Amino acid sequence: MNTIDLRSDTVTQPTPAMREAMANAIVGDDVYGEDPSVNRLQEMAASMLGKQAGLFVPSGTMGNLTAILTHCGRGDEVILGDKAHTFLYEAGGISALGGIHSCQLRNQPDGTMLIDDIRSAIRSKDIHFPTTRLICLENTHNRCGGVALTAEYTQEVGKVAKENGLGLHLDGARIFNAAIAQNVDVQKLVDAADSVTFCISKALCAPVGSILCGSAEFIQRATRIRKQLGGGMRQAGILAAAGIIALETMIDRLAEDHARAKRLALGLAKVKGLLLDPGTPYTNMIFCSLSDEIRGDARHIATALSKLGVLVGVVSERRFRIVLHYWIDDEAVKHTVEAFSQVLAKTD
Ligand code: TLP
Repeated sequence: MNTIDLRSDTVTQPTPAMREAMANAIVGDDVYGEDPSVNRLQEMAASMLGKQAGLFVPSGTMGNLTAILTHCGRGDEVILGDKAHTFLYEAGGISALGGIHSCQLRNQPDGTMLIDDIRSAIRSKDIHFPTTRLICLENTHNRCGGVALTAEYTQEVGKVAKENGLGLHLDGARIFNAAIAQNVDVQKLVDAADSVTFCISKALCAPVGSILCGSAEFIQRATRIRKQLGGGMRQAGILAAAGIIALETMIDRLAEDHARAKRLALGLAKVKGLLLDPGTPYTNMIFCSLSDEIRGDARHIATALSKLGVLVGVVSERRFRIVLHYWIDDEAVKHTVEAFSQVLAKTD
């Protein structure tokens, strides 16, 4: 039995075309700037996002960290959501490694922070205060259900940032999911941001890496920070070659994951004992919880599902995250609904 791994889109394996491109990649020393495959990936990424330059980094976490360290110095403050990946899941890197203070504003269910909250959080020039330097947004927003921020909202935040002399960084780990789901040009989703990180190693299926994009001057400074963090890689073209295939062939098909997520959600909605979050799924993630009649917690249910070959994410005591991606087909969707029905029928 093949395991149906719905824990995340980070679990995706490279496609056969990627493996072939990796085997044949022309490589060089990227710390010297001499890896043609890395250079090509960076140029492609920047041009797709409408930015001047790109920087290949080993992970989304390092992309966000590099960006924030490039924008901010010690004692500076970044405004970000209380459900932001950078706040919750990046091991406190910005404060541990950069001495950067964070101001967390409440994330609304749609992944936004209220514009009024952002304005009020910007510090006045008083020696008692940290210096507000940066605003961070996340699109799609992972902990807000994979919801996509609109271009209009992002531009509005960009306006607030500009008026106050602040930078705007976008954690666009899944920015192409956001673009496809809204049928909007990805450049519109990122034009207000001074820097954007997006991941090739999630639903786009490349094995490793993210690209940080911004102005040529910003990326030049970010390259030094990446080096300080130990992220200067050598023959990284082996990895970049897969990323090029990802950008060339894996973006438009994200619509299939979104459609399958909807079909799976329809199936799960009929399973007794499961309550789907309102609105879910927005993109490739389904969030759902156990209803009161179910005994046992999500971890027990997940263990029982794993025995039927289905892996799901457990995000809290009674809550799951289920993520669709390239390696999940219609058969897997069907089997997942059956597995949930079988397991939950035994626990009510
Ligand atoms: N998210 C992972 C886990 O860390 C939770 C996942 O399974 O979804 N930004 C966003 C919005 C992300 O969702 C992630 C990964 C990252 C950044 C970090 O990327 P990596 O894992 O490449 O460091």
